[in-house]
Amino acid sequence: MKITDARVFVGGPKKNYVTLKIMTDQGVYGLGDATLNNRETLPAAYLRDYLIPALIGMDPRNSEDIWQFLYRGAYFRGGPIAMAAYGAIDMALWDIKGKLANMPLYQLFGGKSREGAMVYAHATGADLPDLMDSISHYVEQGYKAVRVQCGIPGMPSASYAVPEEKGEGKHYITDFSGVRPKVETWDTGPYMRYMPGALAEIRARFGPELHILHDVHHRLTPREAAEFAKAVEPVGLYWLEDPTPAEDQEALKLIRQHSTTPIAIGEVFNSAWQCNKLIEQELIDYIRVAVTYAGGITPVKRIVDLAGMHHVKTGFHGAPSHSPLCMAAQAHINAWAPNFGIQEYLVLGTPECDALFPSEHRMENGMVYVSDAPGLGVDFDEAEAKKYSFSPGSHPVVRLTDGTLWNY
Ligand code: GCO
Ligand code: MG
Repeated sequence: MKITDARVFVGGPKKNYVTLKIMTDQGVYGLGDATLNNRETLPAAYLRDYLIPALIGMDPRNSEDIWQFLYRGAYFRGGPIAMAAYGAIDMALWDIKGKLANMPLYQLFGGKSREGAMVYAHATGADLPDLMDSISHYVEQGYKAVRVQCGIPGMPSASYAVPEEKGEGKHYITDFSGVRPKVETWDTGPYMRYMPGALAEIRARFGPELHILHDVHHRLTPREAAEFAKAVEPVGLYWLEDPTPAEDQEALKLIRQHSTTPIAIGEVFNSAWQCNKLIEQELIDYIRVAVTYAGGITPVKRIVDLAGMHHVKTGFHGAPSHSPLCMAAQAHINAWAPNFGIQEYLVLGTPECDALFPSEHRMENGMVYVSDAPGLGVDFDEAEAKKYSFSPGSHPVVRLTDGTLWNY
């Protein structure tokens, strides 16, 4: 069996999805996602100019050998652009494997460990009452877990993932238009003084059952993160996400020494080598990698298994930038993984997105139910794809009140 051709498409409804389609001499094709948020044309170019020409003629069933060929063969290993491109190829090869076996991928991993996989939504508010409304909106829809972000009194501009105006909360989508980043201002003092009390009020209002998650989005220093994690302990958060950047991984020990608040990290990781220390030293409770960014199903399954040996559960990244193909790959791992925790899941632009990526994966009452179709269980409508083209965007940048550049 041979790979005969592969094509890359960039575009989607309000997103620049990078979709890879790998064709074979047996008529079976595979689909994969290489969407690197706000840098989409780069993995697309890597695929078109370097990787696809090398894939032609290879046996698509040898997904492990092809992964090693891509990763080791590059000489310069890893990096977000390359790993997203490898991720798309690996996903497409697993899709082909599933279609050849006539089985959904979760069966190839070891079958189902659960029927539905719990997901969390994003509740946001310009202020606390606005956030409370946004949380109620999701609770009424049956969500069991909600990530909560709200405006901070005294903060010079809206902080991470918070709408500027009241009432926009539940519809909040970051506007990433143009390559010149918007500038946000961050002030740690007001955040540290306000947010623990706000989280306590949310707990009091919604009771003990709701899983409450909060994303610090890398804004604190390790010492501040330890203080914050300790302060919010009585709230009983499901997790505290990215409390501090995880480049200096030793520094995370400080959080552990001071608090038992569960910690979730990994959405910006693109290699198992960024995960292994945090997992082996049990410095985190949830590993946040995404199948696209971390190089595909092949390496992510290894990360999940290592995590399982150290009481670390999965909490895969599922921001709106991940295409339904990445979300499907994660849905199959989530159905199988004995150490599944939760899945971030945002339903955005659904009718257009469903037309572009038809599938039978479904979400009901805050749970995702994986499709039983062979492979990833998602198709790609090339005629629909013609409606979309690439439009460049950028993440905001963050400055402190004195102008110092800080972590977005
Ligand atoms: C999350 C993330 C995202 C990121 C985005 C960047 O927890 O979902 O923090 O919102 O900001 O994925 O590309
Ligand atoms: Mg996050």
